[in-house]
Amino acid sequence: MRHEFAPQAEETRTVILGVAASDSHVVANHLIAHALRAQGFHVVNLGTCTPVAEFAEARTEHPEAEAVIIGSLNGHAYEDLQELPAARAQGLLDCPVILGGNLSVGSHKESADIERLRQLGVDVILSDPELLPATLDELRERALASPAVAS
Ligand code: B12
Repeated sequence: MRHEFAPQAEETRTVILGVAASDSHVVANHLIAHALRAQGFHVVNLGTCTPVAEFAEARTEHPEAEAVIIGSLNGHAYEDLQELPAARAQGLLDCPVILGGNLSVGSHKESADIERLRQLGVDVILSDPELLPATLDELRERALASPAVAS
């Protein structure tokens, strides 16, 4: 039977995704984009080797984006995100920044490796990409509860 009225379109949630500037590992990036799209997100995927400036540009083009999600596998996240503090200070990345992957060189990870990434302005550090939807929900709820301190 044909319905008279189309159901109201569901709200589309947008995220910006990419891999850090020096990093060409693409497999996890594709899998994450695919998984988020399957969950209904509009994923602006900038792919591998994305400098901070390109994440900032994408955010300007997509002010509706809930978060910028950055992957890094080659161990050089800290070096690749050196421009993050300046970009954030200029208000260019005024949404939560989530970082995940293999975030420092070597198999033994120190808590200092994570701390220095936070000091660059990374809001959330995740290892398991399956946690992304729940993390995005939580960040959105937090932003709705206190819009002035959304990022
Ligand atoms: C395939 C591969 C390559 C391919 C990449 C091809 C391509 N275009 O993707 C090639 C040969 C090009 C390559 C090159 C290099 N690689 Co490589 N590579 C790998 C390898 C074998 C598999 C990576 C992969 O695709 N895994 C499959 C995906 C699904 O899993 P994953 O990447 O581990 O990601 C998981 C998590 O990390 C997490 N995750 C990943 N991204 C994100 C993002 C977010 C937001 C979140 C929440 C989670 C998350 O979720 C994933 C699923 O659990 C790994 C070793 C390994 N077995 O893991 C090394 C590895 C990543 N490579 C490594 C290195 C060092 C390099 C090179 C520097 C080597 C060199 N000297 O040239 C270069 C760097 C190139 C560059 N500019 O980045 C190291 C990194 C070491 C470190 N961080 O300490 C690894 C770990 C190998 C090793 N044991 O030394 N590599």
